[in-house]
Amino acid sequence: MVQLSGITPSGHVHLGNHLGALRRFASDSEPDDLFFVSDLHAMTTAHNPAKLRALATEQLAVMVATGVDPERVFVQSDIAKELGALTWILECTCSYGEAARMIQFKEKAKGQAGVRLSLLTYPVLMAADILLQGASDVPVGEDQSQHVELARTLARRFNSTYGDVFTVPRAVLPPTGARVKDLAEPTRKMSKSAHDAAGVVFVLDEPDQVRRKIRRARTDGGSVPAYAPESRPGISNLLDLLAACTGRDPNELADEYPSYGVLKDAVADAVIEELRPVRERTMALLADTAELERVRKAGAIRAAERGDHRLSSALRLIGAG
Ligand code: AQP
Repeated sequence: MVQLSGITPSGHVHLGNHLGALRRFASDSEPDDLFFVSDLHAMTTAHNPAKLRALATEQLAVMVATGVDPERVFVQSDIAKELGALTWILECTCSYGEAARMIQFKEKAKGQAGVRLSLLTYPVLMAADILLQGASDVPVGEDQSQHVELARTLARRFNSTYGDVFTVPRAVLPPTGARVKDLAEPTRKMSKSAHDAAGVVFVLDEPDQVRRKIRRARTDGGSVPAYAPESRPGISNLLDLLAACTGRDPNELADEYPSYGVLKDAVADAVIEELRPVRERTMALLADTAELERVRKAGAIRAAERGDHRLSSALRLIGAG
């Protein structure tokens, strides 16, 4: 089994990415699992090239700093040639109707002027990400499962039309982990592209900033903490955060804190301590560009080599070269 997971540098890495994904990648993964920074996927809507490059570097550093095995990480654009070639092959295996049916495309294109063609075709690039590496399992949320289904269809179609090259992948549900909510708008998930950073704790925020954001977190009516995610999302989100950082049960924690103020201080302390080592190691890695560059180059070589035989076979079988 090979699991493949990606993180898109559409903004700075936040506490939700850390608790919901990166921390788990670092502790619970299998030896063949792969993790990548999907920077090409961040180009499907208007983007700033210099900012994207810096964010991709930051995400690679955060991944490694969190403890994800540096032998198993890579940056997507470092194998752009291989992925570009495979995307073309898969586009020649995919119908226009199949791509246009993607719900994410319809939702993201709605009301947008000058929609990029890549917004339509990025699920095919995602299929190339998966099929090039021979991934069998792709942990995705509900919103991306249709894309993994497309990758599955394309792998099967290529294999039966031209010859058996690709592992047929499947979407797997990520282990239920903390779904961190925005501190200012606790009915929404914490997100890189949130309009207001006040509700988003970034992994690289200074401890003072983290404390300020948590102190200002929106709480619901009432003054005594209680765990009730539906009716009291704000305070429940804070209890979830404390639970995720301490390994405790949020219901039990609710009984231990007499007031919102005391709870917020405890959450701030726990989050600051949770992020401290990641932040420190990330800063050290970003300062030591030689080490990060070495990890990045080695990752790119491994990722390209791992997919080389599949790409060559696919090109030959489809009639190229
Ligand atoms: N709030 C969250 N709580 C728990 N897990 C989260 N993840 C994202 N937000 C939360 C997990 O982080 C991984 C990488 O996310 P992604 O880059 O694939 O994109 P996303 O899920 O769309 O994350 P964002 O931060 O919300 O980005 P934008 O704003 O660009 O859409 C995934 O495993 C995801 O589940």
